[in-house]
Amino acid sequence: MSIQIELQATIADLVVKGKGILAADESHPTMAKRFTAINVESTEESRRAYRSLLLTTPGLGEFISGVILFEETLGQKTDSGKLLPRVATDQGIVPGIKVDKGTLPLANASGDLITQGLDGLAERLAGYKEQGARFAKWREVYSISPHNPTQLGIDANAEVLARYAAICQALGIVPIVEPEVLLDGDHTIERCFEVTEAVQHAVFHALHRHGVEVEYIVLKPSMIVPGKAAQRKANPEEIAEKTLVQLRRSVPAAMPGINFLSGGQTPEEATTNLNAMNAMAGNAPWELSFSYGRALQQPVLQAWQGQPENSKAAQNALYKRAKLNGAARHGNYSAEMEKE
Ligand code: 5MM
Repeated sequence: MSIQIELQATIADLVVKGKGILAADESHPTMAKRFTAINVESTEESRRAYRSLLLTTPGLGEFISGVILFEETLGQKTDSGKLLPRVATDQGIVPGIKVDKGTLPLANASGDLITQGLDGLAERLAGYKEQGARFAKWREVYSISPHNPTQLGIDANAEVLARYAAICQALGIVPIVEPEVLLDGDHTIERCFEVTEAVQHAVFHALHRHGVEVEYIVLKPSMIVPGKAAQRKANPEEIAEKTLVQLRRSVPAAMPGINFLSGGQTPEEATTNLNAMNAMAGNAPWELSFSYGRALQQPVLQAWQGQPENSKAAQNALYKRAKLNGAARHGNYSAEMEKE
């Protein structure tokens, strides 16, 4: 199969009406934080049990087209000995892999971060592909302050994202490009708009410079929202309207799909905002979908509590959130559906 046909096939399997992506790629420190909140110790075995529960959820493939896994999960198995990437594939869910190695402060750009992991990336990707991964994910993180992100931070992060994406495509792996503008702070929604627009312009310029074909990437952006501690809150219509204006200004029409991150929004907020966007999108050139981590998993963790006897309830919680976000993909979600 030629590389281009391979990339096209993965895009066709990932960008599907009514479906989105489950982000289950928490690094060890993040997983430890999630488990501590429910008094579960994060060990290789507890992470295996939990992620096995997620992937074996009956019917998950009705609303989930892809799952982002952490390296460790690629080699883990269910209780009955089935490899977890295989469990995903059998549900009609494309397995993907987080390949970045976290962030460090960016020198000479006080307050900005830069993501690590480009060294040896091609070799790692080749191995992940053998283990079943067909797409990858890399996240750059931008904090908002009166001075951040700096222009240096915006340019350096864009360059790294583009280099990652080019390496992925050369190996027939679809890159998810995730420039996450953080929700922390008391900034206004207008400031979030301004920063996100600058960030995405730099990202798409860098992708072009590095010869990345935008037909074969998926963008995973944050929505345009006020900071968590902002005085003025925004309703879903305003969030949807501003996010769509910003995306239309920054994202080429050739790109197939935009899968938002939830970034600390509650599960209900993330679903409501996605729904408002799809209800308002009109003839937008891209599919507007989700690639949520916390907004899909929070209720699952709450229901599970690390107890095997809660597995069914936890799977029901995941199925419900996936289904509601599936409805939001069509602009058909309503708060009433939360009670069903
Ligand atoms: C699931 O969390 C992912 C990994 O995070 P760490 O590297 O910090 O452990 C994260 O990249 C996630 O995919 C995105 O932030 C989207 O998740 P949310 O929870 O924001 O929807």
